[in-house]
Amino acid sequence: MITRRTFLASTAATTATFTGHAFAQSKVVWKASDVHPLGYPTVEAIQNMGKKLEAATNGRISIQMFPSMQLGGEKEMIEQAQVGALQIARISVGAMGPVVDDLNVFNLPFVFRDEAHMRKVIDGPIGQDLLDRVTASPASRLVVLGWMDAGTRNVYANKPATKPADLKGMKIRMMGNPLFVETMNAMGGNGVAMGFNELFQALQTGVVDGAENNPPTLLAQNHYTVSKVYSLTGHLIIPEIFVFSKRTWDGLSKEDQALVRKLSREAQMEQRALWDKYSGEAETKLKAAGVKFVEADKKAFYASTQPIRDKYGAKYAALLKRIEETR
Ligand code: GTR
Repeated sequence: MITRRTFLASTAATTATFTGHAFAQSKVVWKASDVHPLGYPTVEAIQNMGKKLEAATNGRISIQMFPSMQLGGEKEMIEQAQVGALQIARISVGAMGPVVDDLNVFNLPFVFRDEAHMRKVIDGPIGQDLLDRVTASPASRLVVLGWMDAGTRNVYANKPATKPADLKGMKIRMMGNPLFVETMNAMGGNGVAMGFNELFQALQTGVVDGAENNPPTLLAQNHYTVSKVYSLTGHLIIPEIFVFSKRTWDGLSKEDQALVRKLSREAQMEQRALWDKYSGEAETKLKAAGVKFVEADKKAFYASTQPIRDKYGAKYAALLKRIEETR
């Protein structure tokens, strides 16, 4: 039975847990969340970060991972991290664009030449500057810990989408950001904004005809069991970020903050290695499961999305030039 006393005691324990240094000896368990399942590169990198954190603090701080959308979709994860109900969230820059507009520069179609170009940009001054802006933005209420890789997004459905005309009349799920809906419309389809947590069912029941994502997601979320044709449109290369609740962060000691920063850097590098391995395996597994990979006319999709870069890219003109010049 929960008496008033035990209720108060457990509330106090939670407070001690999340304010950190005020109760130096109490054990702290930080909640981390990801939409992907155990074994996915982003999930594994954060779990390994948790193990190192536990070792470095002699068990004082650990991380409990809530994978597979247990805490909701990315919009919900962002909100929970903002209020301190969750400490670490790994989210796509796609989902963060509506929170911090600066990030939308990476959400433009074909903004990067390829994944190597994207890595060069996030590893350099542009990447660091954007992370700093998100942390500094009063709207974010998040401290960004680092970048993660998410490959290239391509369209999947039950028929090929090799050129804009193929997408005519097709409802394609996009992440919840007007920029993406308009991008899909410019690509020839009908973009439908929808939370990631609703997508599998929507594909299965035909509420949408298809979606777009990287091969690891197509595999890990089982979307390949209902969408069998993967057209290599390559329209978006969107990195991801992992963030820490500013509310919790502000209560940490300087030493703990420095430790988290150091381990985050390691997690970022580890995720990249895990990503490369997992992506290769995902392609092999998808093909073995009967998914057809088809080449698409990227030049035609590039041309059809020019109005999106013109409309949304104008305010980032100087930055876009620097991105383009990054070699
Ligand atoms: C994945 C990404 C997720 C989520 C998802 C989506 O590639 O890893 O964080 O953003 O795409 O399409 O919603």
